[in-house]
Amino acid sequence: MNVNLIGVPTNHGCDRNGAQYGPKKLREANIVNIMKKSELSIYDMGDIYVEDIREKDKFLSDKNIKYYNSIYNVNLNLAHMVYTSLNNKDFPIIIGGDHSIALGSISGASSYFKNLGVVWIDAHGDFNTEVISESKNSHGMPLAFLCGYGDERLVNLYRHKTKLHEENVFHIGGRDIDIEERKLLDNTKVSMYDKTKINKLGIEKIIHEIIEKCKKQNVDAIHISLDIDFMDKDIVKGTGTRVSDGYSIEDTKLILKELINSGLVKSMDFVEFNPILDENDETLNICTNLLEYTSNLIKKLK
Ligand code: DIR
Ligand code: MN
Ligand code: MN
Ligand code: MN
Repeated sequence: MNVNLIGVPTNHGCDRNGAQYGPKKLREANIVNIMKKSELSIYDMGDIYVEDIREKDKFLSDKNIKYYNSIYNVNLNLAHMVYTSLNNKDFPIIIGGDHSIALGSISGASSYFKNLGVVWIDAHGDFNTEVISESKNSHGMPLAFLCGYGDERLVNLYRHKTKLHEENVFHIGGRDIDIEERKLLDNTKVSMYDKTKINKLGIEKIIHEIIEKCKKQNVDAIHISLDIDFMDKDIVKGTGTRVSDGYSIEDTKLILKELINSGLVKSMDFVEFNPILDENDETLNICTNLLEYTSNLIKKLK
């Protein structure tokens, strides 16, 4: 199995300086060689091109989304990159950048597979549309676009029929969801595994349940979208929107292990690392550790 690392150095979805340096910082920390220790073949495919846009131009388009044109272009190119990688039977790992890039990666994956499942691991819902969003930051919107809500050009970003089936979407760790976003989510078939459910069932049971449902619903591949703010605000300092009452590194590893060992996971995002906000490389080290752990899990598959 070949892993394709794809960097997406953007902060246009979070409108906060630093997230665009995630891929560069991880490469400088030798992420490719660290992942190669697993004896997987890792190919660094480089970065998706992100335009340099001045902050004063962020609302230049007539859309209610900051940096709209950049968000559109970056995601479209990323979708094609991910599609190409999957078409080559490789495993794409997409390194952010903020979470807006999941629109592109998942559009690519859902275009390649017939019936994609998505596991979204995040303190936030990422289910705002440009109409209900308070921040107008698109990193709070990608999952809504992917399910067919919001801006038409983003909903129909790549090829056709990339829209996810809501019953194949599983959200884990949500604890900071906006009021209108909550109302929208409540009217969908997206499965929400929040604190109450996690405390009641435990992570392992939840993942087994997700995998069972995916099998029953004839899901042919799962994409993991991991926003590192799933972890507690005291654990990950190097991320833009930290939320308390979060989860541990071990919790995150358990999710990755149970999901990847199912053999269904075929692609993954790793997003929202912000090196500028990091302290003493603590979050950097968590990121390299989680990516190394992921490589070892993928390696064991074959
Ligand atoms: C908030 C924050 N719900 C927004 N979203 C974040 O701006 O829409 N997503 N941080 O990861
Ligand atoms: Mn997110
Ligand atoms: Mn489909
Ligand atoms: Mn988040």
